[in-house]
Amino acid sequence: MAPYTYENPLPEDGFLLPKDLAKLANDIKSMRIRGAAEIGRAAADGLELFASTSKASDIPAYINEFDSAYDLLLNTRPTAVSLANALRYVKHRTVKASKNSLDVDELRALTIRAAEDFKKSSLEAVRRISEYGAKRIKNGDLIMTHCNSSVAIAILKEAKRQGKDFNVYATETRPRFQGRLTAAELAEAGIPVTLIVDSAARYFMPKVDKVIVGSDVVTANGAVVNKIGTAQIALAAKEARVRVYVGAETYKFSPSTVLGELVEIEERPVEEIIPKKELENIRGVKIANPAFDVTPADLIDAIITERGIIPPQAAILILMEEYGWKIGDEDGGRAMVEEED
Ligand code: RUB
Repeated sequence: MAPYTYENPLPEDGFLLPKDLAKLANDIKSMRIRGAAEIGRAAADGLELFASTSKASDIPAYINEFDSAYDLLLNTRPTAVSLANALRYVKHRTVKASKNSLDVDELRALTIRAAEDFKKSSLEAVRRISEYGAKRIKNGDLIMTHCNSSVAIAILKEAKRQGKDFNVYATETRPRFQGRLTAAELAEAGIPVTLIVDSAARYFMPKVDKVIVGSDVVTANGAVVNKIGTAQIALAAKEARVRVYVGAETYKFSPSTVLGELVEIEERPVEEIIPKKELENIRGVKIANPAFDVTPADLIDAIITERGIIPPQAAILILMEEYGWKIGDEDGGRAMVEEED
């Protein structure tokens, strides 16, 4: 199934669903489906698929099965905030409705609607971000991007659509080379792009006008968690006085960080770095493979959200507005209470 993007949105009669929940979960786990926005929408797909195939005959049985599907999906990439927030969005609405006097078929339909609403609003958020972000790109710009962010790519494509003339450096993004996907997609869109190794980022930075990346998580203090290597690029950008823009939908903002929770960084299998066979030739060597790193707010010039462009320090305001947190809440605000429903 082709990924939903804001350019490849929904058929009129709703989303095309994958056929099998276990396969979908496995596709997220194995990173066949990847990128924060896409895994958020895939998680919503999973709950929609569950609801449309569930045979539960009453509400307690339905909620019970719902929880199993929820846990299965949550554990595919347990540190991904977009995935968790997508699941919470659907769960909150389902559990709240289950307390009203609906029958189980109405509840199934409600789960499906909630999942579709999440996917639609996620695509609409990317569309808006692309418009806000494209305004920052000028003719003649040289832009560096890292990894394969659908949001960063949407900004670049929108700028191209508006007739702007600019060039892009795309880092290859070891160990999984997501940068190759980015380079191919930009080239296909007619945007001149040069693929570089990750370690060449600082070498090229003095020529660059802007860095534009996506985000997996935005924390309450405006730090951004994104593909490993983003923080190094931001550091090189700061040294060269190059502006760093991050495209992030508000469902990537993490409510639990308001109260000082740290974002857990996913550690990926060592075979992503060295194939098992070659590992045998270098016995005694440990390998570390963190998937993401944290770029602090002071290395970021602005975060482009669907609600507008904000300085990273204003991330807390987004969390207060989106999730109802206020000073004195001891539990992280409405969002944290709701997720316990
Ligand atoms: C992908 C990555 C992307 C963000 C944002 O990591 O770090 O920059 O997820 O992507 P991985 P998007 O390949 O490990 O999933 O803008 O599409 O949400």
